[in-house]
Amino acid sequence: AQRKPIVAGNWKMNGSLELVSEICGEVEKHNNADVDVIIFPPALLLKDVVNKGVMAGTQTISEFDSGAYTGEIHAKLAHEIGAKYTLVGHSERRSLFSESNQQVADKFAKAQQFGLTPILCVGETEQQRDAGKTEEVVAEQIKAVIDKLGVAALNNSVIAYEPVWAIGTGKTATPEQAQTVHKFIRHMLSSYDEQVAQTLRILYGGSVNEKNSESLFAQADIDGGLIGGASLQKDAFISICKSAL
Ligand code: G2H
Repeated sequence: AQRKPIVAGNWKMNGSLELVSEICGEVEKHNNADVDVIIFPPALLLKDVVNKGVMAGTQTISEFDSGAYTGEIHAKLAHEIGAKYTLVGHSERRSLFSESNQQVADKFAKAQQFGLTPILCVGETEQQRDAGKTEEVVAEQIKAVIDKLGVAALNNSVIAYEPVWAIGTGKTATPEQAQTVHKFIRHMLSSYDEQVAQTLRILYGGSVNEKNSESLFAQADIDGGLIGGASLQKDAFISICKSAL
């Protein structure tokens, strides 16, 4: 397709200076202009990843401007030290840190304001899927951003569909299950703006590994992946990157 694939490694609160050296060296070696490889290390390792010449981002970002917000990550500073992207609304942020759709939309806006490309994470829980609410939940998560900023804001962003029941559980969505939701997202966006719907990159996330990545990435509306556990293993991650070509 005309959309350039992305393979994003979300290290979550894992990794070390040693892992930065190990993985970034390898990513650099296999650097290929036809896929964007982005690493989301813990914020304390961001600069180290940037210094290795690998594209990097933060795992979350504050929705506020600088001020009295102890412990928060400022989008402006992240951009200044070399981050290009940030995740917003990862399901762990939504569930463990109670981030609402509104708050996630605020973070999306703040990221763009300071030059970071947001990767908006969306996805339903197992309970929501069983209740037949997958499309409704995902649509609401995306609409919160469109309502705040307008559909054009999505031009400079990425969406990651991560069904919560597939995250870190080893239960990957089947390529067909994932494709169905990706296609729905594109269809929903086309009701706002056809060009956005066709050009926006939509990643799949949730227990992606070197064995299932190829069949997931082969789906028409899947433009790469957001990889958690497998992004901490050098060989697995490199092989996932190659499967996106
Ligand atoms: C989903 C994913 C990366 P994992 O959270 O964001 O993690 O691949 O470990 O399910």
